[in-house]
Amino acid sequence: MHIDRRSLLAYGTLLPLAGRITGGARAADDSAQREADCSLRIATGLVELAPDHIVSTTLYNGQFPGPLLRFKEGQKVVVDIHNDTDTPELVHWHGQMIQSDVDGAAEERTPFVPPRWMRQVAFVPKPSGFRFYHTHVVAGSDLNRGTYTGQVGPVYIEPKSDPGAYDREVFLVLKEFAPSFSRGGDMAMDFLAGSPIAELQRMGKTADDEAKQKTKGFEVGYDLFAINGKMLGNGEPVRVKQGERVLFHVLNASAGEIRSLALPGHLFKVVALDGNPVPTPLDVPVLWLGTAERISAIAKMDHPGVWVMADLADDDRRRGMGIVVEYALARGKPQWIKPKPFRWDYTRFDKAGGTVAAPDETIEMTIVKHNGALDGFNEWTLNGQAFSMETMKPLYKVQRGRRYRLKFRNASDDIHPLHLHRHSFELVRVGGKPTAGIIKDVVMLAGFQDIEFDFVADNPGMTLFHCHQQLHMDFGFMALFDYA
Ligand SMILES: [Cu+2]
Repeated sequence: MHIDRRSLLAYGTLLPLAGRITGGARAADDSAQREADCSLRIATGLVELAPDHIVSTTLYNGQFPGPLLRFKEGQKVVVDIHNDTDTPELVHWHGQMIQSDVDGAAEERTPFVPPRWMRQVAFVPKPSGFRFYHTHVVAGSDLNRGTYTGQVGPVYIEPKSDPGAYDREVFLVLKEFAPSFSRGGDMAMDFLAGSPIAELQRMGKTADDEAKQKTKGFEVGYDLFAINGKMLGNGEPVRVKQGERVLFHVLNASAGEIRSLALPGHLFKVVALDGNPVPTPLDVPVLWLGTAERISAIAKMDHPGVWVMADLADDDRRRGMGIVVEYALARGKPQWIKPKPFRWDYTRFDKAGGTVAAPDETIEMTIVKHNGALDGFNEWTLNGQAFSMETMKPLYKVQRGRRYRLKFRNASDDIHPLHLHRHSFELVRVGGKPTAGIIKDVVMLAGFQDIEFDFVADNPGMTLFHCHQQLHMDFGFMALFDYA
């Protein structure tokens, strides 16, 4: 099989070819106006993670992950979204600068796709790079809703020019299945650069002392883990040849977990974060991804063997979070070698000596957790306020063209993957260090640390900000921006 650098995927990591899936199966009573470029059908289905682990969940087009959609930057697309379930759904186009009514968030007033009905959306894909799509409904206490399901798929927006120096691309979608509730079972993770701020620790302690419920609130754990819908050792390996440069596009499609990924004997040259090229591409031994983050990294295949590319967490890897990388002609059992601990520091990829433009305005938000405040679920407040799903009232007004600096202070020990819709932002300060030139749409804020990033209000319309952990966003951790 000939593989060229434009081929969608290699061998095993099969994401069915997309780009132009026609909406041939459109029902006569559907209200589609035009021929769609592609269609997504939301329905319950089965995913065979392994022969003895078959899960039932909600999927796009009956598969996990959903089809890889390839769009061209600036070239309008029409998408038919069919909802074959009994509940309203939303498809969010994560990381794209599109209009609020198709972005896929109820808080931004995007209309739902009604149960047993369809909606046609049209937008101009931008910016170029690795994006994705996923459901954006509230799950609350229902682990069969929202991002706990299999409703996720990758998007690649082709740039107008293509500078990639690689031989081929492999898309990896990391995802857990079979969720259940536990109490405070989450492990503390301190792989992020920077150190805790004493004042934020004190605030966290005060909130704990004031909490009516002293036990920890619910957390979500998972039984099964998979890459591209297959548990480690199942499905086809990524087959490589010595000397090849493989561009991995890695998506953490979890509902709330942080993931790591290492390939024994190899380094990853990080070339893009959240689909946006970094100023300083750099070799690292481990990739770390918060919920909804993407990393594009090139690995040079110069260490022949049969390897396990996997998560550093032993439990998660044993329950499936990995994929085999197999060199041509190599034989034997796949080998896993745990890398040395590695601190993840976004600023290493930044513009050396760079500076950011001065903001027109700074908005500060302090994040506090209220243990078990909502029927056993933790409640999250920003400056003392939990987002109200009843009123969905915008908290901030922004003016077009102005540059806003958002400063977050995390008075909790959790890591929060902060996400802004419909805009990208530039990191300004992370882990106590100034930085410039790194453009993202999700960023991990470490426990008891602060972070600053800037965005330019250049895409009028309601704009949602939230923590990308489903369990946090559903219980208060959201804020809505509107344009004046
Ligand atoms: Cu969070």
